[in-house]
Amino acid sequence: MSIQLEYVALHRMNMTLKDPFMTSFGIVQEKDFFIVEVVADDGTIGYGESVAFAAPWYTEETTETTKHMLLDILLPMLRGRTFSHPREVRKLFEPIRRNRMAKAAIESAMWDLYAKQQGIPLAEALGGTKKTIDVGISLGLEPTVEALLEKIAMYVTKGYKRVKIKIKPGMDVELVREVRRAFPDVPLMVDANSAYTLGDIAHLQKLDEFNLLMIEQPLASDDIIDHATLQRKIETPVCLDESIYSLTDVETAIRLGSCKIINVKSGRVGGLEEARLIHDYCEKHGVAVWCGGMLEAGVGRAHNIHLASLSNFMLPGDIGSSSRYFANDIIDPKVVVRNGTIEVPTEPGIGYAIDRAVFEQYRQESITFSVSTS
Ligand code: OSB
Ligand code: MG
Repeated sequence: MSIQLEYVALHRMNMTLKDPFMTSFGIVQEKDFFIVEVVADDGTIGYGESVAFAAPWYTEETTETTKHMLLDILLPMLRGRTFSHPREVRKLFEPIRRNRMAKAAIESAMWDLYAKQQGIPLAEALGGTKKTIDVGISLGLEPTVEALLEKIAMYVTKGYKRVKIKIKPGMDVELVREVRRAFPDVPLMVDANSAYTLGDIAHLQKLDEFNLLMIEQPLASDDIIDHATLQRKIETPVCLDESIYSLTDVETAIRLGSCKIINVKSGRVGGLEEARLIHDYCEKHGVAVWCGGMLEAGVGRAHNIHLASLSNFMLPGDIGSSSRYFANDIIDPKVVVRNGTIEVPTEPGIGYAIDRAVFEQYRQESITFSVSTS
């Protein structure tokens, strides 16, 4: 069987997060993104979601650069092509530098389409084996310690299996001390989103006493070398997020000893195939991975759930229930967390349908791009 595309529709979406999400570099409340709909000649439809934010604070990509890359560069490359497997999309886009979130938006839609045509869940197409996945909560910076402790209590009560809190200079060691005092046994980790430098080694060593699962991306977003120096000086395992764009970056990080854990986000690395390759490489080298999040709406969240079903996703992912993020998610059924786990759907493809009424409510505009030969 081969995938023959007829057209691709880009749906510009705008959704408001229930809770503004604050990190060391800013606040996100509005989600401005694309749902990519790939339509095959047999009528099968695959869905993907772009994860770049409106402003380039996490990586260099934005919603507008995604639009440009999709319309002017990547979609024209699909014209007249047939695919026998979605991994070929990664190869096709390889000559184009970076812009991995834009590539992933199409590539992940092609995986959904492929799995639907094969009549298998996306998890199975990716080689995933888990029936349920474990999830944790990622909490943004809060104005007060009390507000943070209250949120942690709420999500621990709901069953989330680990808690991730954001830290930055001035809101770190004492904050973690307070959290540990209130929750001595909760699996806890911190994410600095690049807020520190090597000059902070002595300070970051103070986190060693709190039995943290890991510290995520303490140093610069484009660094791999300094993280190796830091990892040698602290007990807490380092996890890389922003520094990892590709399998090659992962190989570099593991060879240098820059981290012990990798946060895999398919959008950041250019798609599900690259994410799968990173997973397999880490598994072979005894490095644990887990699935990060980009405050996705339902389509992106669904892709994450299937990806996290692969065996070496050993730690709970940043994958919450739909209701943790949005008043009304664009998928049917919604993603539900029970006892800190999500069931991996067993229907073909992503296994969640688009909730048409909700989708229309948040859809700003749509652009249709013909890619068929005829
Ligand atoms: O650093 O992992 C991050 C959200 C947006 C951008 C970067 C990050 C995050 C999160 C939240 O930590 C993940 C989620 O709940 O989707
Ligand atoms: Mg992170």
